Amino acid sequence: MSKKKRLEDIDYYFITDSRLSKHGLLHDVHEAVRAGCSIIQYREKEKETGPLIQEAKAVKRLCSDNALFLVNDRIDVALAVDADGVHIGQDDMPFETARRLLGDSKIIGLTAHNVREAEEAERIGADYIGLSPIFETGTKKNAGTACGTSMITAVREKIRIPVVAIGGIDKSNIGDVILAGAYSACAISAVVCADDVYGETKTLRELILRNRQNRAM
Ligand code: 3NM
Repeated sequence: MSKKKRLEDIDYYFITDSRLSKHGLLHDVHEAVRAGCSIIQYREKEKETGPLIQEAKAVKRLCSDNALFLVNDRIDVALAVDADGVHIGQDDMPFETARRLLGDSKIIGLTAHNVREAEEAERIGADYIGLSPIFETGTKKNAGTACGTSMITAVREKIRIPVVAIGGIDKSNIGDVILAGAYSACAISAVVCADDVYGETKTLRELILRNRQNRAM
């Protein structure tokens, strides 16, 4: 199956955070994949390029054939380890440049904060958008003002590519996020700060799948 086709099968979207992780980044990835998570984004802001590539290789091995493996921001690292794709923000490498370097077969997700950025992301060929921040979050500095679940619905009405919601999400509100129209969602601190990363991932996956069904009814 192509990478882009596999994107249709994702539910909970896992993002690493070595700073917040209770048990270590590789442990978290292992547990998330064991819980059935089928997309992992390696996001590491503090390491030098050499160690970054080494760790990215280890994350890729853990994903194996079971989870898509994306790298946040660092196109060079994604190319070095032959990742399945990247996730980039509005101020990272321009989308067109990333696409030229990575080619058409790789997944590129783009962060959007509003309807205008979401429409533009679809127009230029992003495979999905990360819509953020839905709720207030302390995990990312300067994440901006929470856009709320109504922004998910507004964006969903305008674009066809999957909307992955991020920012301040946990098991108490992930259902509302999916009911509002998000296809998938991340909950970084809720998962990596938990004692049981496996159990937390499983619960979030189930909540996404159940609320997708409720939305369809
Ligand atoms: N990006 P938590 S917010 C990685 O607004 C990231 O673009 C954001 O962490 C953005 O799930 C964020 O713990 C962190 O709130 C989300």
